[in-house]
Amino acid sequence: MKDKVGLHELYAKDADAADEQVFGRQVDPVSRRGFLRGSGLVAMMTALGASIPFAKYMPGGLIPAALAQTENAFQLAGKDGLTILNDRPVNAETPAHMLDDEITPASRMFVRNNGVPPTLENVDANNWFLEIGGESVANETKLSLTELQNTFQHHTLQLQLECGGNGRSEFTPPARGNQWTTGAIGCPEWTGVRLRDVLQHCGINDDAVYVAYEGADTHLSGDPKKLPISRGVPLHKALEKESLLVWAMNGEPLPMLHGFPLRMVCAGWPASVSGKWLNKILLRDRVHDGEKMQGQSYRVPCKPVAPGATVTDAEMCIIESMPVKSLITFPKSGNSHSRNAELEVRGHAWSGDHQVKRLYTSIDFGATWQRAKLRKPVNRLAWQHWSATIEFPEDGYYEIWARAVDDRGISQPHVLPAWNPRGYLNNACHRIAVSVAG
Ligand SMILES: Nc1nc2c(c(=O)[nH]1)N[C@H]1C(S)=C(S)[C@@H](COP(=O)(O)O)O[C@H]1N2
Ligand SMILES: [Mo]
Repeated sequence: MKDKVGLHELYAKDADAADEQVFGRQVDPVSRRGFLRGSGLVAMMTALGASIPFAKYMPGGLIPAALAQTENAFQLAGKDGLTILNDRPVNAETPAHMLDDEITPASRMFVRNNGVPPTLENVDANNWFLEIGGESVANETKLSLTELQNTFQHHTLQLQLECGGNGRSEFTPPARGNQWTTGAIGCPEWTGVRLRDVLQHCGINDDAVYVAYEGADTHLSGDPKKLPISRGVPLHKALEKESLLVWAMNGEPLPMLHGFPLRMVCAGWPASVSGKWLNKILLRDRVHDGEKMQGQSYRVPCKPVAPGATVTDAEMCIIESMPVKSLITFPKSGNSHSRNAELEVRGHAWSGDHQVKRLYTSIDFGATWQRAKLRKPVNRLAWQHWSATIEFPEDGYYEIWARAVDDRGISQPHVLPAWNPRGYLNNACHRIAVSVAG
């Protein structure tokens, strides 16, 4: 299975879109023509390693000839170093060593799109509305983003988002979908209002059981009647104090790719419940039946099955809280290390709605485990940071494995967890390679 998209392929499909993705081309609000400017121009000049004296004459959608000769996978604007898994829609993951920051910067946050995201041209934050409706709302309400910001109390929290399909690439038989390795996870700091404050403002009827979202992205087929995705969470999850409607990430307006100007964040569950480009919230009197809630999407066999088994839709259950997991973010896998010095290793750990209680590392393929230092989360549903000091007995090839155990005593598995048709919930121990020499 192909897991990267080359520059040519990308430009062949839609040159203008490619420009926007690779260099962050911006659209002139007056002429509505695309051109390279500001950061887009800087990105292109950086890629070329030279300034472009006649940049203003350079047509949009043109692959610079210098780059056209390479078959290198392209980079997304503002996302240097992320691996592109798909370009239509754009999906990109972050290599583990680039997730070393305690708070994930926007430039290192994975991107997962199910449809065609809105573009800057058709999103105006000053004219953005959120509708709250559905069978179980007492008063249907429409709030502008400004009203939302002015009416409810603001909250800032670090909240981790992990795609339900993170780790999919390891399953055999393979599951279709983006072949995520370990990088569809991040923990930025979000600012917004509580979903529950907004829902309570509108009135929640007694028969409400689920809260769902709709966003402004469009279906890949181009059919305006279809939504690319519309998911949700049971009412109890929506009413948690950490479930937010956010307009800022790390103190900046949400980046376009992450849902500008408004998104939902219900952390600890598959990130597919955290709707981007949010324009509608529905209080439902039934389990939400929107796009990607049913069938095999974001659902796993209710009971374990043999690898490769056919599982009917009726035997599948909706994924809720994500499993316990950890990542080694330092050192980078494949680095060499001198045997005379101790090696400082570190990373993060998380466990859906739960807290991680212990973190262990192993350098002998899981035969023995040493306890690492583990910090508490800064707030509920933020990932936790761990560190360990490792000594190696002799020169050679080692793997460092990390294993988290949560507050229920549930541990990450050494090897792959239960196979499922769509390849969700792989929380196997993360492993990195280190070669040790005197
Ligand atoms: N409107 C909308 N919201 C969406 C999606 C989408 O395609 N459209 N993708 C979902 C999925 S599957 C994931 S994993 C997260 C990814 O969020 P990110 O791109 O900000 O990392 O957004 C979720 N919210
Ligand atoms: Mo996802």
